[in-house]
Amino acid sequence: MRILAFGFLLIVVMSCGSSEKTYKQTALSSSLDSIKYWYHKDYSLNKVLGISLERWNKENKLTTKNKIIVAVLDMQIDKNHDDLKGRLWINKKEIPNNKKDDDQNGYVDDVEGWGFTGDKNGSYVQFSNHEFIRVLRAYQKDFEGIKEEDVDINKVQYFKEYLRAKKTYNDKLDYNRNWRESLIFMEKVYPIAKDSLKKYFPKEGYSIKQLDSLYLLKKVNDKSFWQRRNDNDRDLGALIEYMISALELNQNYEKIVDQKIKLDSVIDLSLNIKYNDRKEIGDDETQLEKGYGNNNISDSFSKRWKLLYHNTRVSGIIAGNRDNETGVYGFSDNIVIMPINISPMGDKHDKDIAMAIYYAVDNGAKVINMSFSKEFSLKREWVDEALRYAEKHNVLVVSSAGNNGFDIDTMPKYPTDYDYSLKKELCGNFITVGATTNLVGEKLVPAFTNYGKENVDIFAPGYKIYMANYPEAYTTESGTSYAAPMVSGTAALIWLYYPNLSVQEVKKIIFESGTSYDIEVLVPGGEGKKAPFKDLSKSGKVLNVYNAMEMAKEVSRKKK
Ligand SMILES: [Ca+2]
Ligand SMILES: [Ca+2]
Ligand SMILES: [Ca+2]
Repeated sequence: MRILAFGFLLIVVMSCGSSEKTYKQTALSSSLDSIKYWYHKDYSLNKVLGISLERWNKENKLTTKNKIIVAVLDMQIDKNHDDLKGRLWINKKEIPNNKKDDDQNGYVDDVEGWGFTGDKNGSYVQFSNHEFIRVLRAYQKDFEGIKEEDVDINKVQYFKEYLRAKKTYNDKLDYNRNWRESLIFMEKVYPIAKDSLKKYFPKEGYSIKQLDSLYLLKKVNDKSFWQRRNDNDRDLGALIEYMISALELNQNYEKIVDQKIKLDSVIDLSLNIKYNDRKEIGDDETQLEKGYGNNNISDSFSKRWKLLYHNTRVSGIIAGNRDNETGVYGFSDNIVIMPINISPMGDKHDKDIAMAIYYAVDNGAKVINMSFSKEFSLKREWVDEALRYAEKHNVLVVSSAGNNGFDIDTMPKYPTDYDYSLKKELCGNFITVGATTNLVGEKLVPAFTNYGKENVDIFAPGYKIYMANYPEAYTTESGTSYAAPMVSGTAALIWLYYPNLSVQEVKKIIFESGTSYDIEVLVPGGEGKKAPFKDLSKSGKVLNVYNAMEMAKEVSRKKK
């Protein structure tokens, strides 16, 4: 078997021949796997591991005129997307484009939301530092070249964070430099490989399978991609392998060149300790303040990299137009999205996260979706304070668990409501969501998702999700980013119909109403190790909208 990759780390899941099974494995047909909207289906009705939104909609007889705002803290958004038009928040108290803060909320002309990473030219910052770079910058003058025994006892925890950041920095730099080497190499050899293959496939419409057969005939050795790259091999077998590698990663020449340019910026900017991403914004990084950034939340023209896809995807999952009976279906047509831009390529600033939470709460959001994560947090006290502010105002914050395949009980993930040293939660309005697949059995938890008995609260589908997108209108993608909005949408739906519930009650309902699966699953990053599904999160469950709405009805009725 060839294991190729010139870019990404390919996670190869080895299938071990296990002789015993402690659970019943249901085989799903591949036709079910490919159902576009599998994630909305119901396990008891359809035998598909969805969240049962479709069933709730079919059986629900309630109507409501209520509206609810879900703030999406993310990248820019495609506000003209067919499934989002008319679904986005408008600040009616603000007069547009008069350069005044008419509603005196601290933000000038914030009619459609706010961009905290907006620059002075009305566009947005594209690349920011990784958080470990910020940690290094903050601590290096105190700790560079110092041994642990010489560190002041009160500063040891910062010293350890400094060392962790330094290691992460070195690892990421090595990884990205190696990847860049591969892209530079592929840029050179791709046209040669393409040309050489014309002799065998004049029309060039070859499949991986066809290339595999040709490879077996033409190869002169069994080297890996990396060996061939390092040896600069140009024999026909090598060229065929390069092309197979490109096809497997869905690459072509233009994409390779594009990625190389992007990676140059990652190395020169995001991973550069001397690069200051706040210069374009012009704020004071050392303090919380209102009003910096700009009001442009949907800039599709001024920059090379169009960062509109991620928010469009997330918002579509929550509030995609149901009424137009096409594309994606959100949780309810009564949900309004408040787009808040805080995400460049690189890590978000704790300052922007905190200020975005304040903005969302102060301007009427009930749910805040945060489909992002980072491994370090330099100013977490700012975020903690904002989370407590949200709790005081009965606002739920939903966060994705992250896609590192880590146990986030031991490898920290931020933002979080968890104090890793005190080992307790700091507030009662925060939900962390891991991703599940549509595969019943040991592959229920995909290899990429983070997990954690203390730090992941619940799982929701985040695998092969059909969703709104930019610039292509729709796409199918995987990631915990797409699991979190399923929980945000559910919370919004609960509050639309049962507005008398507190944030702690909504969190508890989502927890307790989930579906349990009494099976063993492959642990992400566990190299074949298995664990009971219930041990990978606090609730041990997968989100279930139908059950949540039933439970919310009961809890709400008892309060009246
Ligand atoms: Ca304003
Ligand atoms: Ca104004
Ligand atoms: Ca739709």
